[in-house]
Amino acid sequence: AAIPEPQREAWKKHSVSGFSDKDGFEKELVRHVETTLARSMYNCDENAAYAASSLAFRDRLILDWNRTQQRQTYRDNKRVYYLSLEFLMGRALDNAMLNIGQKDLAKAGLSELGYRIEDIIDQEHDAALGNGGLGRLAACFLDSLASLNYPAWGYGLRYRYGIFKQQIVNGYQVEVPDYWLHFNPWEFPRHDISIDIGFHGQVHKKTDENGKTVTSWEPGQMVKAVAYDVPIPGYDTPTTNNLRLWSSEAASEEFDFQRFNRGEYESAVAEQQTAETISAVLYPNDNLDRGKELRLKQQYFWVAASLYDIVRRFKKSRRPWREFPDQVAIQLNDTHPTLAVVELQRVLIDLEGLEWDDAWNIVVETFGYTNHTVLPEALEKWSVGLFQHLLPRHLQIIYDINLFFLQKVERMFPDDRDMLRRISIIEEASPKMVRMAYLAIVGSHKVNGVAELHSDLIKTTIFKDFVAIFGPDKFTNVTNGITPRRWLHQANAKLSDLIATKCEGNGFLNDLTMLSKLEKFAEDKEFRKEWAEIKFANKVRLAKYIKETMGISVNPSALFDVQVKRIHEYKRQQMNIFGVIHRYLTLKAMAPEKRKKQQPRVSIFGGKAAPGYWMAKQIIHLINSVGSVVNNDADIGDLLKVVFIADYNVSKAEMIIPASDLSEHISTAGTEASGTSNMKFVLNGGLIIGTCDGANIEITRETGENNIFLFGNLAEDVEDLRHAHTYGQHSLDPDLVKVFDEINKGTFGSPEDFGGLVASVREHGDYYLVSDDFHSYIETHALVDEAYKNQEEWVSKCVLSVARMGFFSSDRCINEYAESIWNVEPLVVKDDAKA
Ligand code: T68
Repeated sequence: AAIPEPQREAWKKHSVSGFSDKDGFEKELVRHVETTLARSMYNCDENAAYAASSLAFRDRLILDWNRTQQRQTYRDNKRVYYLSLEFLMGRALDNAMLNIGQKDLAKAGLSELGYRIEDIIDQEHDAALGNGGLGRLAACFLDSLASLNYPAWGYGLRYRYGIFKQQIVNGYQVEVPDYWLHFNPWEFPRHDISIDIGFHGQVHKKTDENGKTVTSWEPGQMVKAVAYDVPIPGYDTPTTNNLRLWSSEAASEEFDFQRFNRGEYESAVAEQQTAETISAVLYPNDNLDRGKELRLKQQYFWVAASLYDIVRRFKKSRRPWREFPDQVAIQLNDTHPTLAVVELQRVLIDLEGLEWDDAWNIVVETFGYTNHTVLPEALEKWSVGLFQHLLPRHLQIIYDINLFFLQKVERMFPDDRDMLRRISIIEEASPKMVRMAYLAIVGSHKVNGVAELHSDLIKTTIFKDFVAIFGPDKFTNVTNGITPRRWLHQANAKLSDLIATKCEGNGFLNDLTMLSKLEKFAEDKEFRKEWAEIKFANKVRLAKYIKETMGISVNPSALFDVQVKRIHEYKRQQMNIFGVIHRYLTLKAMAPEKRKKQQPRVSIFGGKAAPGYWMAKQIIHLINSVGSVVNNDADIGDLLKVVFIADYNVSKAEMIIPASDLSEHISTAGTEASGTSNMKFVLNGGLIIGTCDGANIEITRETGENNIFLFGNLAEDVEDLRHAHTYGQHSLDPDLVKVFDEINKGTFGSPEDFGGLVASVREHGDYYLVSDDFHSYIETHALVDEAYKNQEEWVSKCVLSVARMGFFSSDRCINEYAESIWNVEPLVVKDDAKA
């Protein structure tokens, strides 16, 4: 309800304007300590100072946030809705200070009050509502959408527990719950925005007065979705977008009252208690579909609440339904939100009374679908039985969507029965399954992969038939990107500042292609020296962390070789650690004189294994076991150290990535859709050792073949190689055999502990081609050692690479989505919201 005109003057007089200088910030900080937190200067620890700083900045953000929302509502342009089950946001305070442009002021203010800003930033608990690349991509996209002034909302789930915290106990991963909501100043509960979401129940068909069949769904269970809003500040712009996360609660009293009246008291109470479990926990599997009922419940709960919200917003404008796709673009981040396609169709035909075809055209025009994987075990399928039980009306609609689709395909390919079987949304297996990727393709106007090779692969393999049906234009590529604000400016402030001195200031943070101005300094001795000093300082910082948390001393002058990402067989951390063992054996076998001349290395690993992924856990155990042998071998000393950094997450990444000389992106060719940390490492002045996979290929094209260490078989050869293994033509690489022999001798502990890893290569067909690529991998590492000796040239390669990374900004990526998929335009927020 708006305040009447005559009273507005009084409001305006008292309207909050936020702080704009150091004193203003200090005043707000102290006010929050003394009032909001009820503390004083006698008991304000770093945690309280963090809390007060965040509240001060939060107050400041709300002003721009309200103005942005008012202006977007007033102008009523087309908006983008990014539906993602994961948003891996990391910390918010540092990001907010930098994006608003007030970090220096906060630093000075905190210092005057007796705190170091780094320590305050360090108090924040990561918002870890994601598994890995897919969730972090969503977070980078939100940053770019706001920074580019797109009217955009993210929609997700407010998990009470994010991705588990990883502890390493005796070399094994132990999972600990991540309860992160003790204190979260970055979210605003909107108890007034809540929606009852139905599950189970019955479907009724009636004939109305015009003879038309009307279908209605009477759910048997209701769960309340409550909105929690998180402001997303753009960089160097007042635009502050909204991330809306839904939390589940017991449904509204009226509903329960009805149930109680029907005599279902006990079951109603039990269901109330389970309502909260829907948004309780993030599923910790990446690139794996486990088909759990609660996961499907999460998906529908989130999708239905989000669509209700989007439709309600659209209806306020009183436009005709056919204009829905002119006002709304919805992007499906993987197949997890695919039920949105079905839900919108249901809303339009069952609740709004549209004809099927009119509704379906609106649906298809509205949605776009991004695929993030070709791995078969990751493609989502839900059993028809589960659907029938949980969402009976949606299952009917899926059958109808499928029927009309099959009829269309039959007309196009009249005699091809096998085609119908292959492309059917319902897989005719036992049990019957709903193939969510197929549903997403049929329900969207564009389908994109996330790097060139990946987008080509989906067109020629898993979605080949769909290209024949819909034509090639429906399928496109949008190569992933990363936000340079967090991944350069925030994570590596010193490098960012040095770059600014050569690129006419900070402009590259808004237009990353401006980095090209660095090219001409690649041979500048003085510049290279400053560059190398920053890398060294970053390595010292990481070495200090390793010493303090693990007690392992690493020499910052050694080559830091880093592989940090989810642990997965396809990403081949096992090949890396086998390579480390090979290096260890080679060093051991050398005469001491020769040994002393070798390039010292620190092999750094980090990453979580899904709790049920036995093989991935064996990899972690092997890395730690090799570490405890190698790190304590007096013959080896600083020549080789092996470190597993526990609990890899976004804020650790911000420390680790700037400290790397070399990073490993070594997936079996054709398996890593894109990878995004590869981009982060290069942008921070590190080089890559990698396979011709995902975005490595485009990074090579941009930065030049001389600036990357590529090795291994190509994607086009993988199938034949696997085939050969199956037919017994698999002779193991002799160096790898030596590594296995050493493991089996018990050098790294009980060989049985690593039996699965060895057998997967030796006996079970080596599906990920570890042996096929091993020789090339080892040889390429030797080339790295050689190249690293010439530090001048090495630094030149790094500078050149950074200069050529402009393409990999998520700003470029978001502009491509906006133009080729969403058809939306930026809306700049002026100081006067209605100007
Ligand atoms: C990643 N996917 C891709 N999935 O593996 C990576 N999966 O190549 C790509 O760069 C990135 O997406 C962004 O496009 C994932 O991270 C998951 O985490 C995931 C989570 C749940 C279910 C399936």
